[in-house]
Amino acid sequence: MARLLSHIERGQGNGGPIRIPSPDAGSPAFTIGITGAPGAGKSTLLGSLLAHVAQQDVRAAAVAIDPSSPISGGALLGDRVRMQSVSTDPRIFVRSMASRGRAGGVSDMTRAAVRCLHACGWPQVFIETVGSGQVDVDVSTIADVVVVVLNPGAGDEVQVFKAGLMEIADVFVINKADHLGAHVLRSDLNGLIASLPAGQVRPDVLETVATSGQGIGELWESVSENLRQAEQSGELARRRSRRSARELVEVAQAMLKRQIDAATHTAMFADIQSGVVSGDLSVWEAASRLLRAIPMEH
Ligand SMILES: Nc1nc2c(ncn2[C@@H]2O[C@H](COP(=O)(O)OP(=O)(O)OP(=O)(O)O)[C@@H](O)[C@H]2O)c(=O)[nH]1
Ligand SMILES: [Mg+2]
Repeated sequence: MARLLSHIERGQGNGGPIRIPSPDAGSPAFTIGITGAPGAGKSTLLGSLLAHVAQQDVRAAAVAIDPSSPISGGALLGDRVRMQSVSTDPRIFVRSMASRGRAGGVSDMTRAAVRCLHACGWPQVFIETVGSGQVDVDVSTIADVVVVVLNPGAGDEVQVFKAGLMEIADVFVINKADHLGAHVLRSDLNGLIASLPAGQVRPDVLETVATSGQGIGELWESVSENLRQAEQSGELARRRSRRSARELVEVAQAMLKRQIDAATHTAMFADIQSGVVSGDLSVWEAASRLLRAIPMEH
């Protein structure tokens, strides 16, 4: 699995196509996004969650995108000891990947990695993402359910609206609930949630202490319930369809950009450009001529 993912990392880096089999339509596979500010406790939370699901005999994988934790060398969690105990479990697979393509975000490579894990028998794939300084909304372009991790006393409630988190969060986790101010953050969040327009699904608000495992069972319940409901209501299928349309557009845009960049070194480009310089062509006419002249990748 690790070698396959390294292959994906290298292959995608070169822009090469990789064909990944779709998982059986009959075997459900889910992607759970965990996002939050740096140091919010995402990795520790993920470690506790992995241990929890492994106990229930569920195979689960975690991919951390560009983890900024001081831990290096591919270890994922804030708590090395906890991690080691989880990582020796054959039902658990943990991997960190550098984000490429988009700063701090979810890249095509991550999508490929998730597909690969699903296809290879890890039905539950967790993705940890962190924005630079702010929380990351990118994870919603890959996850079936999004968990947003906040901390008491960090001023996070302001970011919730500013960073567009209210739109993407299915579950809010107040982690480090052992710190002062958890109840203040909870009532602020409840206030924000109460002001959501009627008809919009209300995200759950839960408290956890990731370091002790407190609240982890409830978190997994909430995630599972969100997935169950989204599946039953058809929302999951709609989300996945929207995501795949968006992915297709993004990949096509990236391909087109590469072809335009490559064309700038050709005689054809110089020819069209000279038309602009001489005033025979407007830049718009020239650009559309350029697009028509670019050989399409198939
Ligand atoms: N007191 C307390 N500390 C916690 C809790 N959860 C995590 N921590 C600590 O917070 C620090 C950061 O935890 P991480 O799990 O590395 O946080 P992260 O969000 O993954 O960090 P980045 O990946 O760097 O963004 C570590 O020292 C953890 O031990 C908690 O519930 N309570
Ligand atoms: Mg982390």
